[in-house]
Amino acid sequence: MRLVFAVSCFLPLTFAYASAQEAMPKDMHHDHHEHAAPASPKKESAPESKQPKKPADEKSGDKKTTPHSNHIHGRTKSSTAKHQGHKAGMHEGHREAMHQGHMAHEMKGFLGPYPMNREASGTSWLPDTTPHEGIHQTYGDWMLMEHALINGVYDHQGGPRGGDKAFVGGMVMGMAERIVGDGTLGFRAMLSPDPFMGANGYPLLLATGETADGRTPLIDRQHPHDLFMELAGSYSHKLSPTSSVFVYAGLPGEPALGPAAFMHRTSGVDIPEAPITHHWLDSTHITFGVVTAGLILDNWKIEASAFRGREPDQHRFDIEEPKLDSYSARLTWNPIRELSLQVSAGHLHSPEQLSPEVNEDRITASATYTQPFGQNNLWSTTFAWGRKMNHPGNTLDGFLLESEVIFNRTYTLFMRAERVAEDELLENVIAGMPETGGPLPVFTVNKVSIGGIYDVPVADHLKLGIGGLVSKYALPSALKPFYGSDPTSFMVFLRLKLS
Ligand SMILES: [Cu+2]
Repeated sequence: MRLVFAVSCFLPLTFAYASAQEAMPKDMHHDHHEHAAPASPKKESAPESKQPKKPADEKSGDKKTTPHSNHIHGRTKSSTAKHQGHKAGMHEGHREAMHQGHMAHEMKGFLGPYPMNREASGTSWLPDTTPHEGIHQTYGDWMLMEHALINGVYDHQGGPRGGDKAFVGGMVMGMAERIVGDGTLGFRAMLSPDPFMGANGYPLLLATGETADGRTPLIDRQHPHDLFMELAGSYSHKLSPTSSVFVYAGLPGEPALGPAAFMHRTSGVDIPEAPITHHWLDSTHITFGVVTAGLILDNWKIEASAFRGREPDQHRFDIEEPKLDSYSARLTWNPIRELSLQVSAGHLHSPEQLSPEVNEDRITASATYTQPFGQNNLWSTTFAWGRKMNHPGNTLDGFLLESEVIFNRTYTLFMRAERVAEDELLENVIAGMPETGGPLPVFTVNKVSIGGIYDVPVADHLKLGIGGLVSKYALPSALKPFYGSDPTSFMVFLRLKLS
């Protein structure tokens, strides 16, 4: 029932939005398909620019002075109506300028004077070669962007601890920014259909973290994400043509800790399953209460956050009470256009609802490399390490390597390999045994998933993909009685991507 409800809620919205887009003349769109925007200033005058180019630092919101001002047009009634459904009234009853030129290239980041491609979830960075995805418009002084990816998945996890489930997951995202004086004001909202899959999420061997009922931990299951994954605002003030200071606040939002969240990094966005390292690396991407301040100097960013340490609870539809009881700091460096590096550390106060006496220190380091090649091909890889230090408790390392190649914007191949030291896998077994008093036993587990997607364009900015993945594991022998000697898992999925 829930699945049907979720599908019936989200898919028509996505379709309606895409068809509203399609109803417009084709030349009203900027081509945002999966090409790498020529982000570096050197390449900005690439021959693909058919329109006269605006100076890069011109206030982009000033539509009247742009060469594209003759592209203002009214929407048809029906497309406006559909549009309202998607954007919750943001565009209500107005005319809108579809800016087909090369606005993406002019669009600066929310946090600093660099190409917007560099920005991912929260205040995290990706390489400048990251492809531009989503749909862009201007409305008055505002620039708007929408992005959506919805997966309908059939999931089979093998072995005695596995299971089967069909579910819908993904995200719908809207962003708005405008120039204010010497700065940029930005807002972003991200929603997830995950809560409709039910509180216990979906079967995912070796995944741990959060709870479905407030009493027992989710083990071998991935928790659903909250309906509101990000509701955040930011303001950045330009100090020079390459530097800025910024503040960011979210309820929920993402603190300066870890790599870009998996559904926002190019190497992970197309993989419909969550990484089992999620709670080692990027699980703080939904945090109820975040304030971040940072400084950007050219290709460097240093930032610090105060945030709520507690993970979201099992009620996935609400906004939880914010607190600022935890802190983190992150240093990010993009030495070349293709590469983004970060190190970060944080102290999380009482992150787990079921073990409130345990605090956690976390360190992460990661590198993301994104390389366009040939005409329409792209390769992106992320390597990340995260260390969880529970107080009291174990110190646990997690490693992730994920990579994807997209050929001709049509064929995607991806893999993700992970190695995690886990102490929660047998928590439900140990709970029934007499208290020993010692630390929980640690098991180092390994997982590899390999898969692919074939995409078919179904509307001007919407593609339908059909895909599958297979997962294998390497487990210590002590776990084999629980997981079986050689479990195999798979997922098959259909996905809609606004791009
Ligand atoms: Cu998550």
